[in-house]
Amino acid sequence: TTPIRLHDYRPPAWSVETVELDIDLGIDATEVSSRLTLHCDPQQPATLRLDGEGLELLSISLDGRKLDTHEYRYEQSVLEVSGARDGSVLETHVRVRPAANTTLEGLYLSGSREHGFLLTQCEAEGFRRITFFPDRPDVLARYTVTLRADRSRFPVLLAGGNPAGSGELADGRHWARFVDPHPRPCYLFALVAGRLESIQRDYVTADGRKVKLVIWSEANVIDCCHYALDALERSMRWDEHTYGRSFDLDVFHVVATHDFNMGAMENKGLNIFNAKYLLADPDISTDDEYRAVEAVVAHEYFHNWTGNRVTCRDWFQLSLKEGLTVFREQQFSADMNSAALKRIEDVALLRRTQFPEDAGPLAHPVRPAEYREINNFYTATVYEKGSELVRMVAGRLGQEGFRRGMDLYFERHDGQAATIEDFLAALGDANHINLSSYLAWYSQAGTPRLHAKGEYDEVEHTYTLTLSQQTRPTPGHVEKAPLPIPVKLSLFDRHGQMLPLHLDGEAHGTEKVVVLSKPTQRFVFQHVPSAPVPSLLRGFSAPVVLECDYTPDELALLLTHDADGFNRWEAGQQLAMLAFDTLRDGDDSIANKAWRQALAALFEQDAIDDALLADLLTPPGEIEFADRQSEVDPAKIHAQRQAMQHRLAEEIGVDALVARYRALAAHTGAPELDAANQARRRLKRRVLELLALLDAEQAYALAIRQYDSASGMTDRLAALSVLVRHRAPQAATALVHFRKRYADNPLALDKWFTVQAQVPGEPALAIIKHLESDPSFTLKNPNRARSLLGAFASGNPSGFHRMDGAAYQFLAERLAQLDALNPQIAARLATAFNGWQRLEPVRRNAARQALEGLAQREGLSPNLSEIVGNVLQ
Ligand code: B3K
Ligand code: ZN
Repeated sequence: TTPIRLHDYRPPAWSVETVELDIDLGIDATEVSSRLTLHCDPQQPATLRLDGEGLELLSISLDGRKLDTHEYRYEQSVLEVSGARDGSVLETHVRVRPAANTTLEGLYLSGSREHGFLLTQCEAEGFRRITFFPDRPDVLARYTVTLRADRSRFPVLLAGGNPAGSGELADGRHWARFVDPHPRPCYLFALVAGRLESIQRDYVTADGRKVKLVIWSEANVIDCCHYALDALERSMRWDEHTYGRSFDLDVFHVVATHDFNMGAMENKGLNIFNAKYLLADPDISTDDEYRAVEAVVAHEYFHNWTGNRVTCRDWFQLSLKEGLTVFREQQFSADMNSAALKRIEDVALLRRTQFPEDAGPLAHPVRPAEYREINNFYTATVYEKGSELVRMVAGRLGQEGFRRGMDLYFERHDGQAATIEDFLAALGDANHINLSSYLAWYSQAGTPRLHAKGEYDEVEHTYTLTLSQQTRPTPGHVEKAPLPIPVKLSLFDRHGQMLPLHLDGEAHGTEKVVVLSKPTQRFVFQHVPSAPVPSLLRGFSAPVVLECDYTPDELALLLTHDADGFNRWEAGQQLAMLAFDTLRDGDDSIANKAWRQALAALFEQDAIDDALLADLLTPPGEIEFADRQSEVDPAKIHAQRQAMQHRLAEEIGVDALVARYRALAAHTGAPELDAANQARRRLKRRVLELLALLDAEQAYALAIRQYDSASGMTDRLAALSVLVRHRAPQAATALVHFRKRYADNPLALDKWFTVQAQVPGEPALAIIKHLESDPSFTLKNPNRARSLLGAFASGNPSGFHRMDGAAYQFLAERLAQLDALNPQIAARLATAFNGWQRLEPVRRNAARQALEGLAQREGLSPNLSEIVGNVLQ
């Protein structure tokens, strides 16, 4: 296939004004009648071409006349119709086969034939699997959708839009109609039909509209939907308050399914969620999962304005809606919970997922220049780095300026398909600032390295900070332009006090943002009484890798004294990196001592929030350590990281760990969700993990007691995970118990698979193979496939990267099987091979062989072959 290029974008020659769909639903066969009123751009007269994938065409007519076979052609997923004019009406009637659809794109069946329900997933290009249409986001139309089905099999019929009638039909059938007054792209189309229960709530928007909020799920889990309903209401209030945006339909439906390719989908008026991100219950959800539910509910809701009301001109602009909506969700979550913890979590996620992507063969700009399979571009770069770019611009404009800019963006582009240029122009125009220099961030892949060097002049009392930037080549792009990098900074004296900043003869308080826009720039601070310690990139003010030759003492000082939780954590992470780099085969180092002594001191003081302390006590992950090495040995990284933590545990001491554990355990009874209780559970887990490195027997005894008496999933899973990862003698019984207790709960069972898939090192592969024979394992369900294979290949480096390459072969085999069922999931799991070029030679060769073998297989999907092809290059 030839790639699609941003450069080749042309407005659509044909667009659609109104769409009337009449859908006759059945599990095996569904018939879709469509009536499109067409508009032809007079500038580009062309034959009418519509997308259609795997449709069985039953009849077609144009302007009321049935077409002869020579008047149209349906080949290679394109329907060509001759004779259409501006204003023509095209009617088609097609059949699709939901139960046979294993791709989970288009119309498909969730659950069993007897009890399951029908639903759709259209983004990015699934609508063409339902009916013929110009399947591109810049074709906005008004939709009327009528659903018909057997009433007893499909009592609930839902589509996006306002309800516009329903009634009985002959033979026990019924119908329901929905009209959406807002023009929208077809990727936001959705329907759901089946036996579902609901909970609901009335909501009145800030502008006085009455909205019914309804959450739907299968009957057995409807009690787990209340938290999501609360989160939805909080999101709606927040968007009104923060951005002045209200909901715009009479009903807002949300549906949970266990069969879903990603987290959730923002279909207009009918959001569909992976159950993992909607259901919440203390017995099945951890604290982290509660926060994830809140975040994803908010994210999808926020799309109603950033994505739906203003959509993307083409899929290259994906980050226009995704980066922006992630950013809005991050702001919301920071407001609802601890802002510092949220920032820590997001930066850690960026480093774990996006930095490796940007540093390897899959690197691409936030706005890619070309793609083959768009579904492969729903990446950490488009989402997470995209959000960081919005954050930089928002920081540049300040809170009020950003709001002004967003207001203008909505005012200008409501009902339109916009571009990233439009977005920056609106933000800039509203503030009389030209933001176009930020465009380079969108078009250039790779993570810039920010090098910082400070020099203190004792005579002049000046501190000169020299900042320089450099971005390494990424595939196909060697030359990199300098980018505007906002560096938020403070200076500390050697007692840990912040110093007032004087730059260019002006006073700036104790914190200031300087923008590095050239390859190198110097900033001279005046009236600096003594040699300072710079705290750079505060709040992670730009998505870059900071290189600064701090001494361990300087980082320890920041770790101890910085009042800002995020920066304190960041200093600890940098110190841990330094410690790791200097830890050589059992030798101790100054950096190591500084790291663990500073942490042990903080541990004793009891002056830090429990959750922050838990995060401080956690060194960067194995993937982050690997990212800094040119020849990666994952087993060695695992061992070194364990050794660091072991020494940290020693420094704190068994008694202190046990005492803290007991104190925390005494305070955590009922699974309350308030911040203090969540924080206690987080720290308790961390303390137990550290203790397990030092005094395994005692830790296992505490863990099994915690497992048995846990009042919620957070504590239960934490205990189980300690036992399983260490392969404690008590692990087997606990696993059997867990398996039995949650036999009917897919979300909990997923965790049972994941916890075992993450046993480090050599034993993991045999465990995985054994688990595949569990009757509940299936490749057909994406959550289940991810919970075992994804958790292993992407979440367990020391287990996956075996010297003998057996796990590479194993994964390649599974990817080929999965690809035949669900190409999107196969392609996603295949990204676990990213970074193989930097493995040490033995593993590198083994990985290459496995990848080449996979690439040579017949009949791979475009999705999987694109990823495998790119990863190999
Ligand atoms: N927009 C969807 C993702 C669609 C993925 C298509 N392969 C969910 C979200 O980002 O909100
Ligand atoms: Zn999104």
